[in-house]
Amino acid sequence: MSDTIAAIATPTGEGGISIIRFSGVDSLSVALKLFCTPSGNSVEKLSPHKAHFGSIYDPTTRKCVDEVVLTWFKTPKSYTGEDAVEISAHGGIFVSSRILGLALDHGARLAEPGEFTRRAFMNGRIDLSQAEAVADLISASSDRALQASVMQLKGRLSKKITALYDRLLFVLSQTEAAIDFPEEGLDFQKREQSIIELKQAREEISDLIGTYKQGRISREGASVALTGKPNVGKSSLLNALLQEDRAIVTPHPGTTRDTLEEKVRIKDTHINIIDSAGLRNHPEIIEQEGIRRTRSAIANADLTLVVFDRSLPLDENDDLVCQETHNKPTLIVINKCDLPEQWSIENLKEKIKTDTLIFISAKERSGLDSLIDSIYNCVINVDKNNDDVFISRERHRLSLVQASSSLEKTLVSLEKQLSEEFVAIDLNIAMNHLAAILGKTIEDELLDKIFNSFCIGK
Ligand SMILES: Nc1nc2c(ncn2[C@@H]2O[C@H](COP(=O)(O)OP(=O)(O)O)[C@@H](O)[C@H]2O)c(=O)[nH]1
Ligand SMILES: [Mg+2]
Repeated sequence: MSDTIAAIATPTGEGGISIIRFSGVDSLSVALKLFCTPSGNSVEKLSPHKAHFGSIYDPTTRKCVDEVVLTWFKTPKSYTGEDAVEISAHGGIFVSSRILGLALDHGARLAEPGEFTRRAFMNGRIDLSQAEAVADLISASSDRALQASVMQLKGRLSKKITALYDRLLFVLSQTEAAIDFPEEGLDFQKREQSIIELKQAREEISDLIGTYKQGRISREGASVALTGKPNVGKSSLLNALLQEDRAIVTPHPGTTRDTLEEKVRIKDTHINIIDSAGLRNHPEIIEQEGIRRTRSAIANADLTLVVFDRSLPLDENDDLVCQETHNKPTLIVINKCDLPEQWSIENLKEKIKTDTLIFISAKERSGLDSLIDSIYNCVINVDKNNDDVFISRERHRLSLVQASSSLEKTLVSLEKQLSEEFVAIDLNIAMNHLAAILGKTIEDELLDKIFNSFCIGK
């Protein structure tokens, strides 16, 4: 039986309400040492799943600490599946800490980050992919991210993975029957049927793996790198997109040394936009490191905005920028269109293959709407419905890739008429990888890693 944990579940700060949350077998008895209804505090008078008005007293001094509302969630109908209590107190930092302190003095232990959700998982209230969705929901910063996490929390991914698992289980049961009755073996028809089943499963797994990029972009936002030679207006463009003066802008080339990453919300998604030193030939020593970081930002980005300055002649540094971005997903941005133009578009088209050029003035903040539309269309697959089941975590992608490779081996064994034992071994491995997504077969170390990323009180 697990001990009773307590934590403040609302963010630290002053607000309307603070919630102090308990979970574990002694939740109610700990709370009742502190709580008193206007008509006395006997347990029988408190019904579960109802809000009760009362006061919190310090049992030692008998002094009232706050007027609160207490809700008792009786096992198994609680977030964690255990007996749980939530005390809604006035939202002051000191008062909520006082109530938590009293709970800790009277039998509760301070919860670890994510421990409430970990208990919900351990008690079978939710599977691991749903627990991860809780963390995603809390950190969602766009409609797309929110939608993605809600779907996962509601079990859309779990259902899909369970269906795949059951499909493999069916084939495994036939294979094991053949192992148990070797004289019969897997007859031709059953082998053929197993091959069809497994090929379909492999197809579905591969489709699911294919949803990862869009899923990741929904959850984390796409990463968009800014590049161009120094002084073309990259930092000015970042500031224009953020609508604030975040990056330092000066007329001196080489002002930006380090990379700078900021979140910008566009439509129903957000992007992580990375400003950097940019690229140029013959940099001095500090700039060399900045350029190395620019290259790595371009390599990892979902999209690179390649910026050119319309007000100065194109030069060898622009050539370098074109060379280094030519096989990457890019959008070409022509900046400083408020100034007289110094080169014709044909000059640029000789250097870079593109039909879409976006003309802006970062200084005057013009042309940004069409830039934003273009960025959105490049990073979001508008044809893909956000309602479809998709994966958004690398952990899920890896498990599916491993499941798929074991399935491949199973198919080879079946097709080569190898013994049923070989089929069963690889099929089992494939099933374990699928089960890991739901947290059925997973090591404690990995669970620690997942739940440690939660906040305390969740
Ligand atoms: N006229 C004009 N000047 C700009 C524009 N964008 C940037 N600048 C100026 O160009 C210089 C370099 O800008 P900055 O953003 O630091 O360029 P970066 O080196 O590419 O980051 C600064 O003096 C900016 O004020 C623009 O659209 N129009
Ligand atoms: Mg800059």
